[in-house]
Amino acid sequence: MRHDTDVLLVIDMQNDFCPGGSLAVTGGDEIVPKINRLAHGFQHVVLTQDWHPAGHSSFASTHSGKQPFEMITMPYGPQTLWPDHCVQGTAGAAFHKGLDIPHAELIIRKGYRKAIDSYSAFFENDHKTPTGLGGYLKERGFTHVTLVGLAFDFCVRYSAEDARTLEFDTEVIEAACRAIDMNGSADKTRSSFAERGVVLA
Ligand code: VGL
Ligand code: ZN
Repeated sequence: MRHDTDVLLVIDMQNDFCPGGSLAVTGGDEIVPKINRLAHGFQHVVLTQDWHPAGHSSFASTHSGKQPFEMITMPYGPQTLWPDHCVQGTAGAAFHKGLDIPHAELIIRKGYRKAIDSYSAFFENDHKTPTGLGGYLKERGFTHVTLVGLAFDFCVRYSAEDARTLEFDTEVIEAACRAIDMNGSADKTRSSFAERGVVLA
């Protein structure tokens, strides 16, 4: 059993990121049993849920003439456009049915503001607007954050980097993640972790 000051953060284990979903990550469903097993070793677990309103600004379908995986410039910087995914209340936004972590203490939703995307569980894509998770974890006295889930090179990456910025000891278990891997994004994630002191287990 991990210490009382350790928390497992399970990122976006939702149907739309698993095979059959609208933004399927290859092998996304394979890590479900692994995550369930890992979670049994933690007293404290937090889940995140990507949770967009219909017509979200990160959806290619919201921008005429744009295709999924193209980039646009938003007021807060560059933004990848995605297929519609994880729309609030839809089956695609629900957790994978095999996810079995009844002792999870908090579900934090993100990406619910129409005009801004949120990869990180801590800050939206302007890197300024907090979700409240940092304050929650600090108030609970956690010092060590372990991350698993989807996608390794987007929401896991930016959540882990922000955890580190907020001075948590931060560890990512890559075997319990899967990557989208566009334009070398998985390799970039590994080197960025090394630079920032995110431990890759
Ligand atoms: C994610 C792209 C868009 C993720 C969420 O969970 O990694 N990626 N929304
Ligand atoms: Zn999203």
